[in-house]
Amino acid sequence: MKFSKTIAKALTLSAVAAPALFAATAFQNQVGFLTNGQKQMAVIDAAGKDVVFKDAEGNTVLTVTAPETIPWEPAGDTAASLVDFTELKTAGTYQAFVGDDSIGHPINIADNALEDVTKGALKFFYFQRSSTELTEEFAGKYARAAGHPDTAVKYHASTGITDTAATFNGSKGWYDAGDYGKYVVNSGITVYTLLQLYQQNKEYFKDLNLNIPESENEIPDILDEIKWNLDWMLTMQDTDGGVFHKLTTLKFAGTVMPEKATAQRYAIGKAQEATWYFAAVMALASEIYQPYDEEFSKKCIEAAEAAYRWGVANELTYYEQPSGVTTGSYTGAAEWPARLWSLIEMYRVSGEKHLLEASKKWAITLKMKGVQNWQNTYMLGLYTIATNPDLFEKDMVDSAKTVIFSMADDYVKSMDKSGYGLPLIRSDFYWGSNGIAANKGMVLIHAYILSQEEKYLNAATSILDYILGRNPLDVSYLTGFGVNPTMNPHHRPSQADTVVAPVPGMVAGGPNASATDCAKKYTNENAVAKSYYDNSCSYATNEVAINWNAPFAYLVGSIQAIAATGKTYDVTEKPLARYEIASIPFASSNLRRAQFQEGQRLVVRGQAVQVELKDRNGVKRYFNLKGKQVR
Ligand code: 9MR
Repeated sequence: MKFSKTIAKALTLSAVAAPALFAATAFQNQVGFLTNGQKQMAVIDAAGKDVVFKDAEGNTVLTVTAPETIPWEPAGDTAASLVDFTELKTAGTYQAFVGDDSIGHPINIADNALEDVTKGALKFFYFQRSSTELTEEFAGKYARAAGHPDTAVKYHASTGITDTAATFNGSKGWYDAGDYGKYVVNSGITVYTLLQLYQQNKEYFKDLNLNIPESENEIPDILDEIKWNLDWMLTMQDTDGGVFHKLTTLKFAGTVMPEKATAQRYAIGKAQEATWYFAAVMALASEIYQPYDEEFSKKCIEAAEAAYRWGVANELTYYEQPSGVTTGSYTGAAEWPARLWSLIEMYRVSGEKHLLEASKKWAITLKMKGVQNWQNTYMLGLYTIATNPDLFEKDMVDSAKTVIFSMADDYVKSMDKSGYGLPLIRSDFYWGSNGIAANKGMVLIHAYILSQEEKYLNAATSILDYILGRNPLDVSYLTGFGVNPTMNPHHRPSQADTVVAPVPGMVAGGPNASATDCAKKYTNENAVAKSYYDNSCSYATNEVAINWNAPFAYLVGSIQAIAATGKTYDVTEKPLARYEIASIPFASSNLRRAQFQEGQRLVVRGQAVQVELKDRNGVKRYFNLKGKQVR
């Protein structure tokens, strides 16, 4: 075992991998396989040879002849044989061998092999809590003082609030990533993903103990944890319903513990992107928390409705990063997919037909298909439609399913071209590639829920295996899990504390062929999946973030929950809450079409002459001469 690890390290470190010099080696999930689940490893230099699986006593339990190697473009020239040992269905610890050489890492098989990973991926959110001390009881050696009380947050001029002395209480919430900012857009997709994980697997998550301060109450721990962030998001809503874009300092803090990062924090920007994301998430939350906290549930739906109204009245307010602010921008999130998503969520909990009608402005077509991320939430609305066939009209449900299956089938098809057996392609390897991989897993899990076809669950399991070690670097990208985990993530508390190992349960961003930071020397156009640097200086390949952990938690949590309960989400389940949402205006904006009038400024931008106007917050907007807004 030691031997194979040394080989893997050598492969990782050498610029030119030369596997022919070595005995066979294998890349595999380093954490665990479900007893009845798919089990595969990617083996290098073993085509035609026998891969022998031995149990802890050294008895041979299975022999598989390694098939021919197939290259996997993102891994460059290290072609692999995909060795399938799914047949091994007895819990225990095993080791694979080729001849006398052990290959890969210990293989752990158990019914609950993915439970600790599920808990770890969710516990990450507790470690990211702002405004509270993490005590030893819940954080162990990662205990730390409270950071960022955020009880006196100022309003940046970009919020439209001009009283420079005014403050509000914006406490709680999760730090976004390796930095200490709190951003509504990114929180939006994160919270939705986690709420869906719970919604679709209630039985499993009802009693799953995350060992957090609220573990003793009656509410499932996963919901307690999510509420920590919802409570903060609610503070970001202005009195007129609009939602501030983010709560950060003006510049990123240095590499210090949270309590040492004491610069003034501001609410910055107020625009439609954050507002739509907020409306969608609050609508879903109103339903999920209804059985546990009626008052909170009501507060959520009212907040959603107020946000939606503001969004309609302020259609053209896009967030732009103000000068002097250099924290994460999260600009450019697609507007109408977010609006469609919020209408769908509000319709789901209200059954109000006018919301359904309004959502039809945007046809559901394959044209927009593409994996969800913080910039585009089109798929989130589609998941809700497809998994609620009794609530939405049949043609909408059919269209949503067509999009989901089309994507899932593309992924499954792409696996044929991969000796690693992975539905990941060259173009997936940009900033946050592990988040992209996990989000593809979320598409596949939905395809499985909707069809019960094994191939989708298996493809999702392959993505999980990739993140946990079935990759050409032999790395488990989940801190604290696996033989060879990420050790130096870009994560301020992990860098600034005195503990050697990073906070556990964090998914590193992963290989990014376009990284321009200190990982640049490792970027490799010919082997994009190796463009990774396990060094905290690399925010572009090794930062952690809530929007990557959430789809990972969704992926691993769904796979474990489906195995543990033996069932998938019942799509005939009705929402528990029913709220009235009064008729809402649909289109309004004063700046919807800006006809050029005398006195307005014409400017040359790029190659084009454009009309420049200021919106009500004094932010400049640009329109072409036909009156259509351009960005
Ligand atoms: O995830 C974001 C990625 O899509 C962008 O390309 C990148 C650069 O703008 O920013 C990433 O988000 C970061 C955010 O701006 C601030 N907190 C850390 C996030 C993860 O790196």
